[in-house]
Amino acid sequence: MTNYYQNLAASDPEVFAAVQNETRRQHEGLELIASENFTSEAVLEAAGTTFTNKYAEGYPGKRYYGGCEFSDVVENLASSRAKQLFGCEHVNVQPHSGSQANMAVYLSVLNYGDTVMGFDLSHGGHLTHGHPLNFSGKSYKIIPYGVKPSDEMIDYEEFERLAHENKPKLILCGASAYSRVIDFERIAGIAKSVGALCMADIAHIAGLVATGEHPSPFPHMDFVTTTTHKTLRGPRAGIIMCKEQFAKDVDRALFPGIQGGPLMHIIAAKAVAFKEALQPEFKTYQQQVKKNAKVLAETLAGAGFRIVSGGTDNHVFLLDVFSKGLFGKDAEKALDAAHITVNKNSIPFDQNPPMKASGIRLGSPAVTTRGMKEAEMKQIAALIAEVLAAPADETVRANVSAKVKALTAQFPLYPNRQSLASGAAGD
Ligand code: DSN
Repeated sequence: MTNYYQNLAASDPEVFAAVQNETRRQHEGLELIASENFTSEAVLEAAGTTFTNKYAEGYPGKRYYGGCEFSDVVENLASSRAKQLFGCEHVNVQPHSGSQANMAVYLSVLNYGDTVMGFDLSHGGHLTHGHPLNFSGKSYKIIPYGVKPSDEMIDYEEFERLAHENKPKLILCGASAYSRVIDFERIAGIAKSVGALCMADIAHIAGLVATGEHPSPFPHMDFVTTTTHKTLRGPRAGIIMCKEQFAKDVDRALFPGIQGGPLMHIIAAKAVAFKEALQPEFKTYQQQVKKNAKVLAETLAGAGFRIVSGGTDNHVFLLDVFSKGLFGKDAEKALDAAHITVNKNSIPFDQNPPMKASGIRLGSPAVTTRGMKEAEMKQIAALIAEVLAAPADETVRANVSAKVKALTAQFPLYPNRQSLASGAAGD
């Protein structure tokens, strides 16, 4: 067995213990947070390399520091693989996160106070798409759009009306909790008709897009941002893609506009993840992600739960637990106690505040990475239903927790790291 962490264990037992506990938690629990996933060992190894020591401000061939020749190698690999994966004209692989990727696009084309249309967070959007407490909502005049009350799907007619009425400079699309296909072509057409630029934040669905399992935002969108750690299954970070005409401004907005030195170890890990995403197995994985989400949603619907919008076309869906008399907050807590990890989530037109919320959000990417398929999704749905039928019952939680442990034991995660976490010594 690889002797992971021997130096960490010797020099810092407290941090080592937290790492062991986290590894065990990931192995023994059912991870259903839609924005989380498990990277490959190769991605983890790349993220833990000596590149963490390197300053490489600037871009390949034009750095502000000496000794960047190998940084250029990994950044060029990450960029060329991302271009191949998504079919984009230009990519910047330096954003530390999705928020910084989004901020860089805004800074490259907007002035403070400009009008921007964004998908309402309470209908499934993202903080950085104009929430009043976020820099985006504070810096720009935000016109939120949302879903229809009738079917909880994006209201494209109202979207079009709002675009004509407000003449935004930029139209944003993309979501954190929306289970339906986003019509990028239609949105880009509306943007064009009002003279707006358009941007898609595909953070959640990037893996599906990369493999043709969700329609691509290219060539319709002017800018496309994504995180790299959700369905895309890379390290925790972001990238920006755009049409060539915006490349210089975007690059300048990110560095020196927002960031200093890029995280070269994470860029190396992005390169590794993009290579993995170009393999045929990655498409099979994304297809299974969709199948698993569908079966999980259908089985929960069969157990009497309301699924927001009635189903899912991608990796995620919202379960309306308030329709069963539960707050999302309490459902999250009860499931957590049974080692099933989800997050409370507002549902469209929610009558409860976000910290209580009427829903929970469920996603299939992480359990699919472990190799679980439709049969396991049915078991998981039954376990969720069992806990939510008696959320305060300690015996139910303990029983379900034991079943979760037995199920996850059949799908090892990071076997070498996990046996370390179980107490086995490294050799
Ligand atoms: N926080 C992420 C999510 O959970 O969807 C979005 O950035």
